[in-house]
Amino acid sequence: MQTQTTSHPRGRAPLFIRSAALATAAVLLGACGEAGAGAPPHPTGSPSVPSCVTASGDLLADIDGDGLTDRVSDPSHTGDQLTVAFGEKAGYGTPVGVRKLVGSSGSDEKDVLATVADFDGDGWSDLVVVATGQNQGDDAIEPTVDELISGPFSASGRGQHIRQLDLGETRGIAVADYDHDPYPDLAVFSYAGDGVYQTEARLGDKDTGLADGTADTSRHRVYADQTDDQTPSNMPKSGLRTFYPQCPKAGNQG
Ligand SMILES: [Ca+2]
Ligand SMILES: [Ca+2]
Repeated sequence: MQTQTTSHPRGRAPLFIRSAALATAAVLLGACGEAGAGAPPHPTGSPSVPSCVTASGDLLADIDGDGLTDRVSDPSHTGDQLTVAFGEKAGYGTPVGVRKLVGSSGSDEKDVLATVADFDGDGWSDLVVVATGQNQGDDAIEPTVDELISGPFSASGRGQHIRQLDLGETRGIAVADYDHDPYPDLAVFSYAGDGVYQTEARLGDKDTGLADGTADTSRHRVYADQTDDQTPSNMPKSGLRTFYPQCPKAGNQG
C-alpha cells in the first residue's frame, strides 16, 4: 500500500512514455500497413474488366489488377470454404484457399476465414482474413489475424493497405447488407464469452473500408442475433448479390 502511494507521482512518467511508445508503434503499424512485397501495384484507375455475380453466387472480378477476370467462391457462406481462382490467358489457375490467403502467421489456426467484397466502394474488391485458435472456455480469445486488406490483392493475400479489425473470437464471416447503403457490410459470428455466440455487423465505409466496432461509434455496430449455438448456422445468405450486378448468362464465365 505504501509503495502505491509513493509511486503515484512517478507513475505519470512511465504512463507518458508508454503513450509515446504506443503512438510510435501506431505510426510504425500504419507504415507496415501499406502495400508490401508481393502486393499488386497500386492501381491508377478502376478495374478494366467489370465485376459481377454469377447465378451460383460467385464473384467475377479482377482481384489482383492484372486485367484478367478472377473467380471468388464461398459455398459455405461463412468464410471457411472461400477460394479465389485467378484468371490466366486461358481459363483459371488452381483455386487458392483461405489458408494461403491469410498468410503464414494464421494458416495453422483452428478457424481460418476469408471473404471478398468492395467494402470501400473504390471499384476494387477487398479481402477480409481472420484466423482464430481453439476456444478456451468461458472467456473469448483474440484472433491471431483479423484484417481488412484493400484490393487489388495477390494470391498470398497481399494488398494495398492493411486495417486491423478487432473482431473478437470469430467463427464465421459473411458479406451482408445491414444499412442499405452502397457499401457491403461484414456479418461477424463470434464468441462473446460465457457460452454466448453473437452475430454482429461491421458496416462498409468509403474512408476506412469497415467502420470501427468500438462503443463510441456504436451506430456502426448492429447486434443481429445472440445464440448458444456454436455453429454459424444463421449467417446472412444474401452475400454479394446486393452490391454487384448479375453476370450476363451468355459466355463461358457463368
Ligand atoms: Ca486478375
Ligand atoms: Ca475496395
